[in-house]
Amino acid sequence: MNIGIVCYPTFGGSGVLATELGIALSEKGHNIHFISYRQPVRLESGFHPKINVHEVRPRNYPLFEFPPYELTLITKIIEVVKFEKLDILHVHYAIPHAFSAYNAKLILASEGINIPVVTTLHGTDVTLVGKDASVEPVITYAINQSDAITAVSHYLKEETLSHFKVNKDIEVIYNFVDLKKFQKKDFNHFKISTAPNNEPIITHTSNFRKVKRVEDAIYAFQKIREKMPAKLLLVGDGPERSNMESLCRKLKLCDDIRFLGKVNSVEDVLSISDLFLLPSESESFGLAALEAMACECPVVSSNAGGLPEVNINGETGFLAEIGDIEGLANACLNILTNPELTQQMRKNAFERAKVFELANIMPKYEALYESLLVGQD
Ligand code: GMT
Repeated sequence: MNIGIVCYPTFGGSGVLATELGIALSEKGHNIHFISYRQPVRLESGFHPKINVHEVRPRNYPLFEFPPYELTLITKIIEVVKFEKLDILHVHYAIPHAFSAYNAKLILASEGINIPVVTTLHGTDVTLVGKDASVEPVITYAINQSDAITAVSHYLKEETLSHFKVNKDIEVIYNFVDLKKFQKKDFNHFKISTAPNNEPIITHTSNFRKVKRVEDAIYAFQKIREKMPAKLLLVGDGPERSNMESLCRKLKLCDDIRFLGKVNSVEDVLSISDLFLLPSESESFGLAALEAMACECPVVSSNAGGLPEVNINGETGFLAEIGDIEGLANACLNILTNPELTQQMRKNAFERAKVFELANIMPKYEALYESLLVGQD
């Protein structure tokens, strides 16, 4: 199949998932055409013979205060569908991708070209941004016009149904992880340099948006440090980063907390981690937690959104209520001070990650594409 994938190119979960899906589909022989405003970050590490990237570059003009991104995206989609002879268009994140895809579809239909559109809802497009009254009618319309809709968890499906008047079925297709890439590797040199006295390493990765509640991870770490030596690695970057750096200075924790910034091979960091901490306010699935579990890291997370569908309380880690810093710290201490529990949870986390293995999930997308192509020439 010739598959177009419209996504954000950044470290955000929707872009990461879309890119990993494109890579996996290309390795199965499909031709993939990414349409995005930049090369997706997870593509940066190599050359993929069956992958093409089409950049969306809005033109500026003195009249425009804001260059018209959607218009350029629609134009780019039309061009790629026509000239690369796409069979299917898969858009990730409703805003503005689903809306732009539908407009492109209408224009193409006027030229006799039919392009089925799959929209995958990822999270904040529904739980935060999409609920904004000013965009809600557009989102509802765009979702309903998609030929197929998927959501990355049952939680997100239910949220979508309760906040938008959706008149179509939503298929739940969970996030996935490539276990060939995400596996615990021996990075002892990195471990020794990070924790020279063999302190346990706790890791958090995110895009440092408010919704991630990174400050809860830091406050919970402060409580852990009152009880035992430990190190905290914070991976990623975003709007809250400098506030978090100030907080670490204020709490005098700079010697034990490292900000690593954006890391392309996050699996290297997860490989030396003893625990993964994700205190999000909202999380439709929690791909970052799944990637940690694949690297045999127990997860202590908030009981938010779809996280309980991934992180099983008492088995693969623990869940604490949103904002319950004491609960997060106690859950971490429970694991870190109990080597048998750590070992068991490491195993359980890995076994749970296998449920979401790429090979189990990707065929669901392929089957969906095929179902939309039935009866087409
Ligand atoms: O994690 C983020 O904030 C990025 C965000 C996005 O929309 O790009 O990720 C969302 O999609 C991921 C992939 O489906 C999910 O695993 C994340 O849980 C979800 N994030 C939120 O719901 C906050």
